[in-house]
Amino acid sequence: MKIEKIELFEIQLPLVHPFRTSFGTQVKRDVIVVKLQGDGLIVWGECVASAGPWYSSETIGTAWHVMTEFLLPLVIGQDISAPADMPKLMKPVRGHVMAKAALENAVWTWFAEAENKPLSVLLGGVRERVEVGVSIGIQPSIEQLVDRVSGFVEAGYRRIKMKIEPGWLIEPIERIRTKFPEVRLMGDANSAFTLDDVALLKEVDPYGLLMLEQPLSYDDIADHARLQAQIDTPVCLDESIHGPADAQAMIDLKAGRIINLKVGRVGGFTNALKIHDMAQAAGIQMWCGGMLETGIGRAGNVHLATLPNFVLPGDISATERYYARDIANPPFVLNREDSTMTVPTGPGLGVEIDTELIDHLASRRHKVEG
Ligand code: OSB
Ligand code: MG
Repeated sequence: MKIEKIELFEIQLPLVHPFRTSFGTQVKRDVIVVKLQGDGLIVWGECVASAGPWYSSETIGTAWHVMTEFLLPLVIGQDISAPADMPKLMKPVRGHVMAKAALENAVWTWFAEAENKPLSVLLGGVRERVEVGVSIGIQPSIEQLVDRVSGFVEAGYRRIKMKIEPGWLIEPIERIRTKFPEVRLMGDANSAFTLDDVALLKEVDPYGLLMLEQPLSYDDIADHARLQAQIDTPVCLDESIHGPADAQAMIDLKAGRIINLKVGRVGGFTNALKIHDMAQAAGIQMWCGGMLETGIGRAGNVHLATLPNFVLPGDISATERYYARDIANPPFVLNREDSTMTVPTGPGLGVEIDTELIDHLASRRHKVEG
């Protein structure tokens, strides 16, 4: 495939509910959408970088800069024989994994469409439905948290992730655990704790949580190993895993038992597959994380979660929980009976892109041809 044309669009979509984590409150999703053209096909990708450098050091601004100035010149006009050529072409650029993933993933979709296969099949997936859960932000009160969880449990979600931080830990966990004993419950700290909090985090053990996600620093692996050695709750790493080398360090140091795999955070599907296989061989469970994606990224996540070692429910919730109107259709819906999402069966992502809406929402555009 020759990459003939790439267009970037920056758009903003309002969130249905504000999303509060230990690093702040988000009311809208700023997102860069990639349109890639070649050999008579047009495919789309999404960059999962956020507006600010809170979850990761990458932002919409850095991704735009690195893509327009450095990555697009490396890939435009290139003849690609397999998706794994993309990371090789982009190797001169260090870091900027989310910017790279947006481009590489569009190329994966291109190959899937060219072979008339769903992306899941090209990736090596084995499922027609993927188990999903919901990630609930920190609420103004425990009562509001109970209300939110009730709503999602009634909607059919059987795995609930609560965002946690110092001061929003034992009480809310205890309330939810007691009121919804059948729910698979977990906490995500987004790095809000330190090793000084071991005693506090040990207090979580009796509640039998599915896991404690990223309790310590975003770039740490060694302290997570020290923590895991002292608590029973399985530690899951999110922010700390930027690629296969981090996954190897986690395995070697026993820094946790579970990986939250986000394809954007590890630089694209090629690295995601490598980490998948490494984790599987090491007995590390995994699940597919989310970044409040639009329907483009969400579709990619659903396809990725069909791989065999995605044995835990992903942060892939129904579209209506994020956006009143999405840029891809049809919206993803929850299968109530088994808390799953059905994997699209059409070629590529298997969703219809609303190009008019993207055009209408675009606040910034860039185009290269080669
Ligand atoms: O830490 O998993 C996270 C959203 C944005 C950034 C980081 C995280 C999240 C979520 C939401 O938890 C997952 C989703 O529903 O997309
Ligand atoms: Mg997380």
